[in-house]
Amino acid sequence: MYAYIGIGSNLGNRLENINKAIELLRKNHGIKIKKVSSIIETKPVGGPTQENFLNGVIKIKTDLEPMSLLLILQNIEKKLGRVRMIKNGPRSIDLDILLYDNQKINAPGLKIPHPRMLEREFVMKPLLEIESDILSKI
Ligand code: PH2
Ligand code: MG
Ligand code: MG
Repeated sequence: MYAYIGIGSNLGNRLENINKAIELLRKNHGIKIKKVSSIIETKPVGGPTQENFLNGVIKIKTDLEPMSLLLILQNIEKKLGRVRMIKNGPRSIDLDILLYDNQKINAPGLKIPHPRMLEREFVMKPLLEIESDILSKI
C-alpha cells in the first residue's frame, strides 16, 4: 500500500529534526520511502504565536496497518524529543498520516484522510509537488 506522510518542525534545529525522522523511517523494515518532497518554510497556521515551520511530504510503501504505522510515527516523534503541550503549538517534529491507500478511517486518534489537509497549503504544496494528480485519486 502507498501512504503519504506530512512532516513538520518548528522547534530546535528544524532541518536536522526532519532529516533524522526520515532516516528513522528509512531504517524501519516495514517502510519503503518512495518520494520525498522539497522541504519548504511555512508560516504557522493556527495555535499560539510561534516560529515558522519547515514542512514536507513523504510517499511511502508499506504493508503495515494504518494503526501500526501511526504507532511507529509516534515512536519516532518521541525519539526526536516531541513533547505534547499546547494544541497546534511548537513541535520538534510532527509526522501525520495524510492518506493511506484509498482507506477512510475515523477512529479516535486517527482520521484518514487527514481532516484538514485540503485547506492547508503547507501540506498541499509539497504533496502536489510529488503527486501532481493526487486530487483525482481522493
Ligand atoms: N502544523 C500544525 C498547526 N500549524 N503550521 C504550519 N505552517 N506547519 C505545520 O506543520 C503546522 C502548522 C498542527 O500539526
Ligand atoms: Mg500536524
Ligand atoms: Mg500530528
